[in-house]
Amino acid sequence: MKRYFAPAQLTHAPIRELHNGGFTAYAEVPSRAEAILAAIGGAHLPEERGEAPILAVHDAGYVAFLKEAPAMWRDAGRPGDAIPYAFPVVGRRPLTLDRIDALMGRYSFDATTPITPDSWTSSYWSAQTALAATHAVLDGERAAFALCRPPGHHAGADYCGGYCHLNTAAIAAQAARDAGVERVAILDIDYHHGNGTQDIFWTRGDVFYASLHADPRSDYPFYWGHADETGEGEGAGTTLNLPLPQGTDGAAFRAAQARALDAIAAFAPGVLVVSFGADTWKGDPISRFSLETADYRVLAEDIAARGWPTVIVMEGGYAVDALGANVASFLAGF
Ligand code: OKP
Ligand code: ZN
Repeated sequence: MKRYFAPAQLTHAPIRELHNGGFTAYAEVPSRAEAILAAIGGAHLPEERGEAPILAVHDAGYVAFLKEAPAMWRDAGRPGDAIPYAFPVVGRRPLTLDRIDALMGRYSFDATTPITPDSWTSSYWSAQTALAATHAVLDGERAAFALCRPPGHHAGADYCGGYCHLNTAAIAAQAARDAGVERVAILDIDYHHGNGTQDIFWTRGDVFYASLHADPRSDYPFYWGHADETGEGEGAGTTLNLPLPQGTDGAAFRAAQARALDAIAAFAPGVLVVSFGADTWKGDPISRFSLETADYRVLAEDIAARGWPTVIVMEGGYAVDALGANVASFLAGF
């Protein structure tokens, strides 16, 4: 299987994140990508396709903000990483403010996603990596793997959060649409709900979003991913959320994935994008499912058996010592 990764994706390295009422070491570390690379035997450099496919998904003001925020933060005299702390709560009137603090809250939905001087470059190359895998599949590869890092599925059209700045799965899906694929499906099997992906395609009838995730009544991101969220307008019925309880094991996860695959089959996509997170693994430090390394191969075999040209984009997985084996197991299933 073709695999893609760009070394510039390693440069984004926030120091700390807000966690349990204090600051802890940032969990989404560059060594995650290095561990995966070592386990899968390297990857190709992506070709550079520029900003147009990013702007096909993301708001131009948001993209400009990602580039400018670190310098604005520094110019305001702040020594640490740029972290938002004040948010326009739901229902506040829209205001056009230029204070960096106001912009941070405007363009973020949580306080766990610092924006460093390297965030834009890393995220830009993470997106190029997703686009390279997408074009490999459009050019006839059965499946391709994008070693995206930072991850993407929590990022919306105009907001960051959950360690994500650019939504790589959405950028891949939109690129497939723009290349002429009429219907694209996204299967999100990260532990967390992909709220950004859901928001981006919420009113779209041409992109189906199905997610298996920890029940948002107990788990981040809380405000999205409930079973009654199914899309609106043209997108009514093209969002499927399957929340699962903490403790879910490989067998229960596989059964839920089969439900999602059946729904995707009814949609008859020309391309499938898989948002793959290995944070469903039993030893993940921030998650509470109990999948085993061998389960990933079975899940991938079930996906591959459906026959759709498949782009796999990397999302979460924070047990760095086990991450390489878990990703390799998943890719072996293809
Ligand atoms: C990103 B991905 C803070 C808990 C929230 C954010 C989790 C982001 C997961 N104490 N941390 O979906 O793997
Ligand atoms: Zn996750």
